[in-house]
Amino acid sequence: MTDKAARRQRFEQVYHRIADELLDELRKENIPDDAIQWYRKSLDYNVPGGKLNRGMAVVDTVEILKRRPLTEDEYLKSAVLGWCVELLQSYFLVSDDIMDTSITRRGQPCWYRNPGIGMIAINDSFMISSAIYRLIKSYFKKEAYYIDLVELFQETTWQTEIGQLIDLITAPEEVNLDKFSLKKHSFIVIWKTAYYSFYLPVACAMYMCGITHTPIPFANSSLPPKDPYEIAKSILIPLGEYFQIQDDFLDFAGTPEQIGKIGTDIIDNKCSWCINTALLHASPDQRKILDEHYGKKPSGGDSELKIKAVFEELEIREKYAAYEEKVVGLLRERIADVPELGRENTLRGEVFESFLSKIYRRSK
Ligand code: GPP
Ligand code: MG
Ligand code: MG
Ligand code: MG
Repeated sequence: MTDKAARRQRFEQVYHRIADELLDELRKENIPDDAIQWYRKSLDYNVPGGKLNRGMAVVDTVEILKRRPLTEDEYLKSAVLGWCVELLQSYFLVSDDIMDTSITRRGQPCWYRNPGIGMIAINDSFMISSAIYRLIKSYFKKEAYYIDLVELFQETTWQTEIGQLIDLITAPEEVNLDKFSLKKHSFIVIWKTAYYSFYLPVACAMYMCGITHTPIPFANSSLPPKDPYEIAKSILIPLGEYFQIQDDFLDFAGTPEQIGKIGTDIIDNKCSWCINTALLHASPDQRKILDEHYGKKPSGGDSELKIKAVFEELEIREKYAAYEEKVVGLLRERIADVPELGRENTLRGEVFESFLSKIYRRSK
């Protein structure tokens, strides 16, 4: 087994433990058995089946911050927080699939599409979210950072909901490309993706390592000392934005073999980085094609091919490559400025390098 597969397996074992604990609590309350079985099915179907990058990032970050292998107890706690991040994501995806009337997720039918589930999936998504706070209470109640964790998850949920709202009202049934802009795109992806996918796992790890909000000095610049959580945010939010731009680009340019799904942003009228970049550079004739054919089904149809042809004419691939090199350069500069205090449980640049190296020039 590869090291990566072994790490995943160890992380997955903690899922079984917390799912059992959540169900045991229900049993103690004498909840009817069919409800307990329902919750079990909902958790097993929706929580463990993803790539687990976000959840495992909590464990990786705690290891980097501690600068040594974790004890059994530290591993368990960081993995529980990792699963809380995965639960949050699951809550978002179960409900997002209803809002987006999606068909499949993670290679299987969306939860609400299963026979007998339907709109009960809305309540299931709420119960997945509630599990986060039950777990944080049962594992962290005695810790000084307990309330910080609770507030972090609440704040991140709020941020993601704002992003979801703007995402939804920017892609109405009626196509109107005037509603799009790169600025709006940046706003949507920061709020909808970056906070929960990038800042949340790192902030969880920082709290677990006892890092406080006391300002720390920068490494190479004369800027005044800054709250380490704000330093983390100043790197992880642009990093998350870059990650989503990669996702948008691969939706257009990746092959299904590469990315494991068929891109639908063009036919779904999505406010993606590609269409916004195309709108910036399109001639009046090209703009006419974009207006007429963006957001038109079916997948692989004439309209989609025409949009893709305009993207190629406008050299979206080259523009993406240039964007990638530029943003990675800027991120590296910021990372170089993160102080290295040399003590256990202090922020360090490696936290961010580890994220960046995992996604730089990714093709899936
Ligand atoms: C998925 O985005 C949506 C989210 C991660 C946030 C949902 C937030 C809620 C408050 C429900 P998407 O719909 O663009 O992606 P996908 O194509 O994976 O459905
Ligand atoms: Mg969706
Ligand atoms: Mg959506
Ligand atoms: Mg996408």
